[in-house]
Amino acid sequence: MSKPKLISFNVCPFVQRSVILLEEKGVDYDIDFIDVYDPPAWFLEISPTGKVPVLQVNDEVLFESTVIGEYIEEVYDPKFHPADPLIKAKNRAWMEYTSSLYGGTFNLMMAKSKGSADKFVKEMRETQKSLDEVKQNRPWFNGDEFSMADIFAAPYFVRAEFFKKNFNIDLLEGNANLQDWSDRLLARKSVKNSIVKGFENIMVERMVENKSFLVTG
Ligand SMILES: N[C@@H](CCC(=O)N[C@@H](CS)C(=O)NCC(=O)O)C(=O)O
Repeated sequence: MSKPKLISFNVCPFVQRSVILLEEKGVDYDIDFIDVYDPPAWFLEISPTGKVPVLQVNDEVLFESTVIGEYIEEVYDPKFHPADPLIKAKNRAWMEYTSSLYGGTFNLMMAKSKGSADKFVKEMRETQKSLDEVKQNRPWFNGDEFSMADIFAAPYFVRAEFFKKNFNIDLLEGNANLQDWSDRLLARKSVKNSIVKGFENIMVERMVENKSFLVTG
């Protein structure tokens, strides 16, 4: 089997899920960065959705971060999913659930007014509530064992930290369980390695280009 190649966009949370998983498993992989909002022709030829992540394996092309994650999980050790099929299915449901939070972080980045920024913060806090109720105050999503569900949520906490540090918006305010989860995730080498160089500047530049309320005031 040849080295898998991940097609990435530098600040995409969905790609970041794949990167963290590859890093956790110590997989030897290549990564190619594109501007997904001005994609090269070769990318549009191989990608059915025009979205990243895409994983190229031999002559095959995989898309959708959840599917890419499941493939990596099946093929490479160590395994991160819980073995019990019911718990595993429950984890997959919550992995899907965290996807909606990424839409929220993007909306907040690009919000054009205080009113809409406040609305997106409120919506994310609502979404977080159910996640918090399931995760509870245990070290990881499934208790003591680090798993895929933790990996798939990690990019959200990277973005929550970005808003807190740069714009004084604390999405996790008053939520000790989620803050603890965030601290554990952000301290992990795989998560640190998944954050591209200059991440915060790139995010802010995108916000400036889009005349985001958070940067224009
Ligand atoms: N459901 C997809 C979402 C991927 C996604 O939305 N990626 C964004 C970048 S973060 C993208 O490629 N956007 C380009 C577009 O929508 O044209 C997944 O989980 O992989």
